[in-house]
Amino acid sequence: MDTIQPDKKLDIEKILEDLEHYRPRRRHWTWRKSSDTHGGGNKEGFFEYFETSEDLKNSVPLPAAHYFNNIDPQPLPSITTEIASGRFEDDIRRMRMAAWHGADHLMVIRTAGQSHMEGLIEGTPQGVGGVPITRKQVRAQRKALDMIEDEVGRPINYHSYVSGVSGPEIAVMFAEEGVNGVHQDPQYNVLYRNINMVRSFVDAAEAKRIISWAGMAQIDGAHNANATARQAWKVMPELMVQHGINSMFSVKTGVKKGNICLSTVPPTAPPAPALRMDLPYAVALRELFKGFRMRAQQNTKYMTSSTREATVTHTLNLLISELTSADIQSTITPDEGRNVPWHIYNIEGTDTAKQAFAGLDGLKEMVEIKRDGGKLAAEVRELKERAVLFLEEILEAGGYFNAVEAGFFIDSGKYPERNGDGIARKIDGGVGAGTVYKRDPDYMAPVTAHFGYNNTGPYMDNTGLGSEDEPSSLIGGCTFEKPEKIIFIDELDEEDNVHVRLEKTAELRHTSKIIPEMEWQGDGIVQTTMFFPADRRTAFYAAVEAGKKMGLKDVEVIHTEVMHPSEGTRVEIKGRVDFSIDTSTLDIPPEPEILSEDEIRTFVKNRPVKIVAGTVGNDEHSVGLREILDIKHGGIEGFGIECSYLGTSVPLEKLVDAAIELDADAILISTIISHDDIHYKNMKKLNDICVEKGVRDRFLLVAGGTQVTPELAVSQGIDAGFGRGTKGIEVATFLVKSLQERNGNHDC
Ligand code: Z97
Repeated sequence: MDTIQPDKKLDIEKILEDLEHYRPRRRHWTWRKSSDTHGGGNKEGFFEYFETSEDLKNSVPLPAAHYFNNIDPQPLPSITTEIASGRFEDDIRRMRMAAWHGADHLMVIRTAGQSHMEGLIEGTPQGVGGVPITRKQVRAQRKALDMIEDEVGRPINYHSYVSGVSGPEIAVMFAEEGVNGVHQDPQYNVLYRNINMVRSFVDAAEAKRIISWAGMAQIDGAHNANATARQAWKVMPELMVQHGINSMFSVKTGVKKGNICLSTVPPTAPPAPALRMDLPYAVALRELFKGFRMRAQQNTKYMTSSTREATVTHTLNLLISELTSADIQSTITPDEGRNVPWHIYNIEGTDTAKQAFAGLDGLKEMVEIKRDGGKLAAEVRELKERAVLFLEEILEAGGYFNAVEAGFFIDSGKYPERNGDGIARKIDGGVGAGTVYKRDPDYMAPVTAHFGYNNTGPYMDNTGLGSEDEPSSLIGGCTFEKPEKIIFIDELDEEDNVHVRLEKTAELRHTSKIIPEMEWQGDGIVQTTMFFPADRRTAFYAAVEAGKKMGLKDVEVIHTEVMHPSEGTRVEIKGRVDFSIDTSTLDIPPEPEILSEDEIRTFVKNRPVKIVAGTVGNDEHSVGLREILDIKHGGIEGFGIECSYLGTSVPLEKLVDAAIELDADAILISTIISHDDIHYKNMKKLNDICVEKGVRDRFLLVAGGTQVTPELAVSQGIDAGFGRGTKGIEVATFLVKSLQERNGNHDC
């Protein structure tokens, strides 16, 4: 297999080649390992961490890491990103980006409606809100992830959903294809997909048996109650009951406790006093479910289209995860409130988790949850009591199925309060009702990890869970042991498949053309932020019009936020462009080499550097120059360079005389005014004066200003020009490098 190279794009076409023979490396889930192997902390650059996992071989650190030797501390919990573009070939690129930022749990969302499909589907059709899960898509993604995990140097857990009327078939396919984690919870089918409850629980027994055999991690569906309930914080007792039902069912089918993950969501969001309500819930949950794992998902119920607000909600959720030691940290994309998640927001969610965990590292060593006495303790106890009472009432009602019929679940009251608005389902109703049959006495299925009575004599142990020596040995192994028995179906639909889609975008992969994209290759989507001095509604329509005038197609407002009811509104729009950029025609100057702060300081210490500076002509704009000089914002005096600032509107002669008198190394002039090219004329004049006075060789002549183009500046006879956005370190680099060169020349 060709390995991927960090500086090259993934070759999607190549990944699709010879898929028929691709075999996954493993099946099981992999937890992260602590890098603090002897309990004394883990050193990364200047800092010490106590809750980090092993570093990545290749990664993209957080933006500010460049101040700290580009360290990229990885948190202990697995980090999830949910991927849902609808085209699996584009998802693969997204997965690679996410893995480099620190996600090791890549969760592929299924297309809307797959729960109601009666069996496996094949090929690579496009989906809505996710991808239709098929063997080919799964295999191609697993193959890509096997390469990506080599690249980042960490196992990547691949995940999707085992639900709906074809749950067991999907579980088998996942075990065959090396999927490492799944959602499996029969209550999800019953409550949200109206699938018959008897069928769902029988299917779940089979699916869980396979999950257990394959060592996958299993996530339950309780978070859906949180997202569906009218007031999410009121369902806390019920959430614990749902966790209990699925977790114990899983244990009974043989799944290891350490692979059973409770899907927990801090139930409320600011401006509610979120931590005061959510922390007792998190504590109660962890205490009731000791030994199980916690998959902390972030609150999406109260999400709006403000990505800022979503990010703060998540960060507060992350504080709870840190305080209560989540095992898997899910990150939703902060744009979920307005888009099918975009590439960049998968990365933002992942980075938010990475940043928050690094920032919170070691918190539990310093603060303690006040467990005895006080408000938190009382609330923890009360929540547990409510949950236990709920369970008791289920028993009194005659069991789970009766309780569902009576509408116990997703009621908007906080138990034991009930509002009578729960989701009620009939025991003999729903999709797939009446499809469960008792096995015949001579029923036999010689397959591995099959649940229940299988009539395979010596191969069945007395728990009904199968035995070490699986019945499939009767046929020399089933597809789990003999993958060559898997029938790989490539494509069934001539139009709706990956090859047709890739054909349409081939030019964007094989030539120098690129198009901006957010969801899919070549979609042309761009986003623009604007402010209008108008009320919300006016600003909304003004923004659509502005988008059209900018040449965008399909303009949509994706966010408005009032700055003041009449003074103004912030509006974000998205739209499509219908051009491409040919990168071969771009004039991209070579990246300037910037010296490190330490290199500059060391040079200046050994060879003091002096400059004189001022704004010239009739220019009173001193702010830009001062930013280049002053220590406060990273100016050159911070590196030890001695600066003599002569003020504003300084005559050029005066600057040159001062430089002679002070025996300076350089003269820095600055002009913003560019009327009649006065800025370039001044540069030429500065050079001329130095030549006339016979001192041109003694000084480096540097000019800066918002309207300065470096090449034009140099053409006026000076040594360097710096335009808008220049930083002190760039000017200091120029000075030091030039002086180094001069020294070099002297030496020889
Ligand atoms: C998540 N953020 O936690 P369908 N089974 C369970 C589920 O929760 C789901 C499905 C199956 C969410 C995103 C919401 N959950 C997805 C327990 C979906 C999916 O094919 O959409 O019916 O099943 O993952």
